[in-house]
Amino acid sequence: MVKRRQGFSGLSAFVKKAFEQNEHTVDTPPDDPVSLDNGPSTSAVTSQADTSRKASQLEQNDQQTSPDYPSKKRKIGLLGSGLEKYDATGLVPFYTDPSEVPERLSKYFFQRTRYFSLYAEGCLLDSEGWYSVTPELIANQIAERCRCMTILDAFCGVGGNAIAFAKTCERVIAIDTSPIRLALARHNAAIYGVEDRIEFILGDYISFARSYLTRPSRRRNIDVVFLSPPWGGPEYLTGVQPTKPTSETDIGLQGSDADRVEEQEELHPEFTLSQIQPIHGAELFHISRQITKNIAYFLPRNTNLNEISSLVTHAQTDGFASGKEKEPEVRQERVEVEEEWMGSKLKALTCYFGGLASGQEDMFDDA
Ligand code: MGP
Ligand code: SAH
Repeated sequence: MVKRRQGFSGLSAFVKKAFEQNEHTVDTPPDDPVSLDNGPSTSAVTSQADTSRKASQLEQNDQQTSPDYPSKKRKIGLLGSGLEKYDATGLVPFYTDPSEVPERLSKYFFQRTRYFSLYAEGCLLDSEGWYSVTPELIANQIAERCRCMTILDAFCGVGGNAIAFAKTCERVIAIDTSPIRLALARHNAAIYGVEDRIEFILGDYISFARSYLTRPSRRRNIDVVFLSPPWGGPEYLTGVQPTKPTSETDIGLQGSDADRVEEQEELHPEFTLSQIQPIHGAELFHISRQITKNIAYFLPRNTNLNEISSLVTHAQTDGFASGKEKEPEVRQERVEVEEEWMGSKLKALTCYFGGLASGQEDMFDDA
């Protein structure tokens, strides 16, 4: 199977133009109420307002006390010198101690090194990032399965998957509607040294897909689309707010072995694709299938499997079911559902379509 393809000229131009009007690639800090100025390096929880104030006080003191001396080089952001352009320090708090963490986020904080093994280097997450980031080992596993030339991460979040894709794909296009999360993703990517391998685009994936599909040249440029959309918040399983463990021990995360989360598995109502945001999950799939049939879809562990399989039962409507042969064989496409376990806990499902599914590799390069 040859998954690596050369020659994606034309896509770059499209990506640049795609959001010319209202949206943009994040080369500069987003124009947001929260400033992206680097605050002082801090391990404490500091509100943005406090951080900015302290930073400006420091600058004033420097000017008043040592006007004749060259200013000392000091590390002002979590990323350090040379990476200031990507540094999102101060945009959200960098938590290092459980006492700093709001109650609703503490169960996620205890799993921080699962999300980013380099968390201690300064990885940053906002609330939605904390509860939706893909744990690194799972992201790496998915990225290995999606190895290709160009991948589109349609819902980038704080970069859990995009960073992993940057290690296995030549090119990563990462989209998100949140300027904050996109800036955090780029910051986190810089910690992993892969920021230059990812093209961050601030915008709505649905609009992107629709413009991509109407561009004059329909040459295939995107090999794989990865979908990890919002599932409707952390209540997707039970409809209630997550509860707080009282200590790291409660969820079995003592020491370096973070794989021993023991918890009573409850019976959860089934998750249906209609709960996916920003549009029905089936519609999201079918739009994406017009870009490429190689889709990896990251879904809740309680998703209705019949709904997943019915996505390909109606494959005719995607335009990929009929072959190029004179007498096309009727071939039922299959979907491969991979359970993502961490220790004894099932975290999520990744559904592989088209040439990403085992046994269907020959479909990978079909137009
Ligand atoms: P979880 O079940 O909410 O977390 O999500 P956890 O820590 O297993 O909680 P517990 O109470 O079940 O122990 C499991 C995984 O699903 C998370 O680590 C995320 O990777 C992913 N995830 C969760 N949410 C709410 C979303 C979401 O809205 N979108 C996406 N793409 N992924 C999510
Ligand atoms: N895989 C990511 C988490 C994705 S969470 C990670 O590992 O970090 C889902 C993300 O989808 C959120 O960051 C949210 O801002 C984004 N999102 C919501 N609607 C969107 C849209 N229409 N287009 C692109 N991104 C969107």
